[in-house]
Amino acid sequence: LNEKGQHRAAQRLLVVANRLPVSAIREGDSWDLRLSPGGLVSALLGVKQNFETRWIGWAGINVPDEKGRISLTEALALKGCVPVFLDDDTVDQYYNGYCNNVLWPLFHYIGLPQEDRLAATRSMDSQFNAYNHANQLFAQVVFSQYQEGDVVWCHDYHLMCLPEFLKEMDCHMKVGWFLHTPFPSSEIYRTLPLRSELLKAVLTADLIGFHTYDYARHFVSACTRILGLEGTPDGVEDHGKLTRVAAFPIGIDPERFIQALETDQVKFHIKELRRFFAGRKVMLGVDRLDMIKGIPQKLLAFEMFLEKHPEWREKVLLVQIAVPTRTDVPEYQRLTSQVHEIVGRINGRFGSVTFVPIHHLDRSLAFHELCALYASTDVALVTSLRDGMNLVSYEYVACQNSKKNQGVLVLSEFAGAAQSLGAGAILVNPWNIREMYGAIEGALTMPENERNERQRHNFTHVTTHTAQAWADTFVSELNDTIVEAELRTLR
Ligand code: ADQ
Repeated sequence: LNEKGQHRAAQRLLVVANRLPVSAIREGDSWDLRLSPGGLVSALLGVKQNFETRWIGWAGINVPDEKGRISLTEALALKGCVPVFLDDDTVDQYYNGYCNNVLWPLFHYIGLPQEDRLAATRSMDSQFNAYNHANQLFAQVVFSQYQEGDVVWCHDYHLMCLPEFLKEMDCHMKVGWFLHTPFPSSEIYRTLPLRSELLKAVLTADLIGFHTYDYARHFVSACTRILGLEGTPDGVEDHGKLTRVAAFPIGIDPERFIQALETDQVKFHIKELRRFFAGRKVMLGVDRLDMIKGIPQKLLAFEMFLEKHPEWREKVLLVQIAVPTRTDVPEYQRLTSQVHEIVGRINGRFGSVTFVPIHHLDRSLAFHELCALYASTDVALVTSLRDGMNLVSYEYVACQNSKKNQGVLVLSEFAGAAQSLGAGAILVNPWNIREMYGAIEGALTMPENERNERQRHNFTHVTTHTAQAWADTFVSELNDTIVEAELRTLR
């Protein structure tokens, strides 16, 4: 309500991310729009009431013809989405190239592409030009949607130049930027050839957010060491201009999961799974098939566990759901083969005619199937080598609160979630296979009272630190920042 007691219109929030929450598939003259899984989509699905949200991004398809662009724009408008159109070459250079082959591995401590250093350096320059070009295309679409009073929230490493382009178009625009991956130590970040350009562009935003305090600290150190700016407790200062930098840990929409568990469809599915798994302990892994998720390490730890503990053979199984992503990138293709090879070897070594130790699925699951798996398994294995936050661990905790099941979360210390769920989970270093197999044993044999205690702790965290609270806090802090252009007029 405003001062006169009238209902105030909800604030308009323009959420800008590389991908829209839906993928478009062309079907003749019409479009099939499907929800695309991923951490950012899951989190923002939890951001409902308080804002009138418009989502701006790429729909995952090249639409060269004008007629198709108009009809897709109309179809997406019904879902509150506005498309950015990117051609195949831009997608290849900007998305597959600079985003997925340069920034993603660098931000997860894998480092820069090295196969042929000279060629990699040359292609990095042209990929950076495509990255800039794509960010400009995003800026044009944002500007076409922008109305005075809107708040613009840019997401992730794909759009680091976007705040600068937006501010050039309208210096009064309120712009926030949030990174969903880790921001690495400045010693890693400073290997990036065009390191200063990206930092300067991001610093034009009014508020910069990270999942954890450590990532925020790494960013501030990169700005002080590379740009020679001053780090303050509130952010980064450049000749009197302060850019706020802070930690805003993301969450999920726990109610979506808790309510799903009460539906007949999920209850039926849980019953089926329990019948199928009867008499055995079940461990679960749910990951995008990505090198950062530590899937081979998880499989090797399970193999060592079965090797060292013959008494557990045929008594425990691992369900590993691995959604393929970035399937055009050779490194991801190699990872898929590697995972299939290890799964085949373990199933060959420890399986029998009637028993398979690893159930590995290379596909996405429907929401009700995912909830049922979360609820009916005894242990979740989240073994990321690096992970901004990791929402799978939150979703598992949200689905484990029944008396029947108080599953144990084994969680990598290199996931941002280790800082929030660390007290309830068993923390592991995923590079240490021996430690991981010990954690598997600990999780499978943990007494009920300890399981309850740990789960209670984590459940409280997950249900109080929600996606809604995350977005509310970020946007209200962004609202509270005074745009630099306004400050100048005040001075
Ligand atoms: P992601 O790397 O995608 O996200 P994560 O946070 O675990 O990782 O989220 C994955 C999401 O996809 C979850 O909501 C999960 O339910 C869904 N999902 C995964 N596998 C699925 C399957 N087989 N079927 C259906 N759904 C599946 C990025 C960062 C993370 C960060 C998030 C949010 O890498 O570190 O936590 O963004 O900021």
